[in-house]
Amino acid sequence: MSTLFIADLHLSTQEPAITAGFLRFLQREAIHADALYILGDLFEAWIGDDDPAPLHQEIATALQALHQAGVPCYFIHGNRDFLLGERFAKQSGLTLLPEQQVIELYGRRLLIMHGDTLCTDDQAYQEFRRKVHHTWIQKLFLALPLRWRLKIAAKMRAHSRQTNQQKSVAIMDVNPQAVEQAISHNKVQWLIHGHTHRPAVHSLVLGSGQANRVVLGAWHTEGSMVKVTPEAVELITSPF
Ligand code: LP5
Ligand code: MN
Repeated sequence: MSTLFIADLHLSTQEPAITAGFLRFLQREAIHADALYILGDLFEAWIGDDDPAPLHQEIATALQALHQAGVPCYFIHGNRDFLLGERFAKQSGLTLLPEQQVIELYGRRLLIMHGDTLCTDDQAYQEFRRKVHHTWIQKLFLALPLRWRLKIAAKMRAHSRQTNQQKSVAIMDVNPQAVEQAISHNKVQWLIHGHTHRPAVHSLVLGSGQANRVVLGAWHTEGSMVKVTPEAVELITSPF
């Protein structure tokens, strides 16, 4: 019995090794799991479900095969793929979850999320996030021709890369109070998230008691997953 969590694969046509690693992970690991949770940034950038990129079809087919094999697969949006919608979800057999979700697994209560909402010290990002999460801004963006959307996404990525170089490491990490608030508000002992690309298991002593924050790693040169079983919660890396 096991449930798997992954995040931050940043799949793109430019990184075929990561795609191959993910496809192998689905066939060799996820297929034996009770469920798979993808905690955001599965894709490098998502500009609409109508994007005909062959990579998207390939991933949809692989996820649908997992679904057909009886492994439920859940998806929480990341800051790169927050526009991934019902059309792609249906095609892939994915169940879309809200930005935070509490789940009960083998007697443990866990809170799962992408992790960007915990980075409250990064005010420029939080302001940007508020804007791009407005329904009307998203509708407007999605109504633009595909090639315009591609250009805007590329500009945003370039801008993000540039501003990230000027931000301190601390600003781009989670805020401890935001973590404590999320854990105590949801009455959980486990928080699993990605986004910061700083894989670790943090043991926390909070006002409400002991808790653990498990941070998934990004998929650059190897895979990263959290495996929850009745016995343990493990952060595991595996070669592609
Ligand atoms: O993604 P990453 O790891 O580089 O950095 C993130 C934060 N950046 C982002 C931006 C994304 O990378 C852009 C993705 C585009 C995807 C699809 C396009 C859909 C558009 C939909 C419109 C409705 O999330 C970064 C954080 C970092 O994580 C760590 O937490 O710091 O935050 C930023 O870079 C935000 C900037 O600090 C502020 C941005 C100001 C606005 C920029 C607009 C420029 C675009 C102009 C286009 C016309
Ligand atoms: Mn992210």
